[in-house]
Amino acid sequence: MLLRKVLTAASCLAIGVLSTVVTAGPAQASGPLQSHAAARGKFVGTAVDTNELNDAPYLAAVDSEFGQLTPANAMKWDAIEPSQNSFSFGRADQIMALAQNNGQSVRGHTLVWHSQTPGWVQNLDATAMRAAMRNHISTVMDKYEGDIYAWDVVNEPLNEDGSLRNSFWLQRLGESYIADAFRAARAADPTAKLYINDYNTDGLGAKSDGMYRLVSGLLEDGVPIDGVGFQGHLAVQYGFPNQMQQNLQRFADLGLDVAITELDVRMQLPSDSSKIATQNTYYRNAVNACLGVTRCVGVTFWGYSDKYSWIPSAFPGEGSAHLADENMQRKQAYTTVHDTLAGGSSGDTTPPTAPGTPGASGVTATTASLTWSASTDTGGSGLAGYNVYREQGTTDSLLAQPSGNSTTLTGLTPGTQYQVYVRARDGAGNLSTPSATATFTTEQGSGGGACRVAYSATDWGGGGGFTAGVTVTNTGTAAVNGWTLSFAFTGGQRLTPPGWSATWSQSGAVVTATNLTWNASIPVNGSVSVGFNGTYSGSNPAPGNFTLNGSACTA
Ligand code: 9MR
Repeated sequence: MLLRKVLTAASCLAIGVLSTVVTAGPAQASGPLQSHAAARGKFVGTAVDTNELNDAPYLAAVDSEFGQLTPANAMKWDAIEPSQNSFSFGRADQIMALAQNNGQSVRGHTLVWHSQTPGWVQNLDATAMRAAMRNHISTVMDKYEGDIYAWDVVNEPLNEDGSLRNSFWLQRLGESYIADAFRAARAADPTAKLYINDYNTDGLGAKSDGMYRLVSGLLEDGVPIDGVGFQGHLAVQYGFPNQMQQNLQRFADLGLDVAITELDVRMQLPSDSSKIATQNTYYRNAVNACLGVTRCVGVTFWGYSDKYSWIPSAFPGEGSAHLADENMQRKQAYTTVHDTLAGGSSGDTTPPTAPGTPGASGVTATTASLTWSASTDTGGSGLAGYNVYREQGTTDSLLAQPSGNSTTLTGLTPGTQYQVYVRARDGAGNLSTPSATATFTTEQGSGGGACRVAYSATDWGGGGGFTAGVTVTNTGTAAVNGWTLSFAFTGGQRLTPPGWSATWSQSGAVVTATNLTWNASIPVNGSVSVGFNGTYSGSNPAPGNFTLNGSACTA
């Protein structure tokens, strides 16, 4: 039960340097897929649809094997807003209830797509269509705010040659529909991870190059995007995608999460042992591609069994694409995925010895080197590497997965105390007990030397409550990457958590706000705006001593 809870929506939102939250103990070799995935710092999920909800054996397997669900159809536009401004959340709510019962996180699928979108949307003129898109995004995301870990905001925007798909969205609104959708999504639910998602982008090639150009451009324009989804609809007869791990890695290197969002491997029927062997290889390679990329947060299968497969109607004559057969019996594909997640062996249940306490050196504003004495493994599968975690109470975050007994952490937040520990991992996915914890504090950030703040507060009248906003402008000569804003109340005011657009806390009179992922960088002359509610008694004077990354700001 514990393992199944590790990737609930709430814990996914407690984001460290990477966005994966792991509190798993050693995975039993025979354990379900999700326990092995969690031991590797990933989630594993499946698509589900409302027509499956009366099938108790199916639901039992979905519950035990997977820590994450994606509604296959229930959150698409035609299901949720079949006519303008008339929203019906019934089917979506059924999937949400299932996930909540099972302690599973949910990927929302999907907000802006050319398919399964009603005619009334497609017939609108440009102004009305843009307004309808924003209204749909904000209504749906508001409804599930806090319960949905990530959204596929824009789905399948590309042609096979990597150019933008000539959908009604593009025709009517131009390519700005994509940036617009992401901005509306961030405004609607600032805590959800925002993804762009497509198929045939799994390997290096023209279409994934197009995705890379598109996403890079969005990031350059400051568009709030957190992740790229690779659907992974593979077929035995078409070959395995070209260098899938390298492809995922290049998107991760842009600072984004990546995920395999809709994995299945179909074949032309009837199946035979050769096709099954190829299918096993593709499943193993795809799962390994995600395991090999630290920023790959998880793998979602597009359905668990052939019983409810979307393949036979979409590709007549093809099928047998999933992990279990039509009678819900596990196929070789299941064992392949299981053993790949477990590290290739099922016989070893002995974890490695605990690593030594990590020592930190070379600590800068955003990086730190850690070294520890190595573990040994006697269970047979051999030492596979180490998981380095940040201690954060019940939702520790995975910072790195080096294969040897040292690593350099990057992307740390300036001026921040880190408590870190290490667990060793063997080839079967067994995790050692944790090392002792080491503590270090990153340097104050550079580029925070010159800043200007504008503070404004509105008293509510009567009850001693107020709402305050702070806009911080980078007046220096270098971009700020990762920031901590600090100031001191001068009239005994108290912050009322949680505040917005930053992580807020108060100690004595001093208030600190640290960036969220989406507003970590402040370009030269750029600004970020954050805010909070608070309480006061008597008067409510403006605070003082504003600093950004430890350097004083003009107010
Ligand atoms: O699994 C979905 C199937 O039930 C629907 O009939 C189909 C209609 O478009 O959509 C399927 O899901 C698709 C997903 O939303 C986007 N990527 C491709 C999936 C398979 O077609």
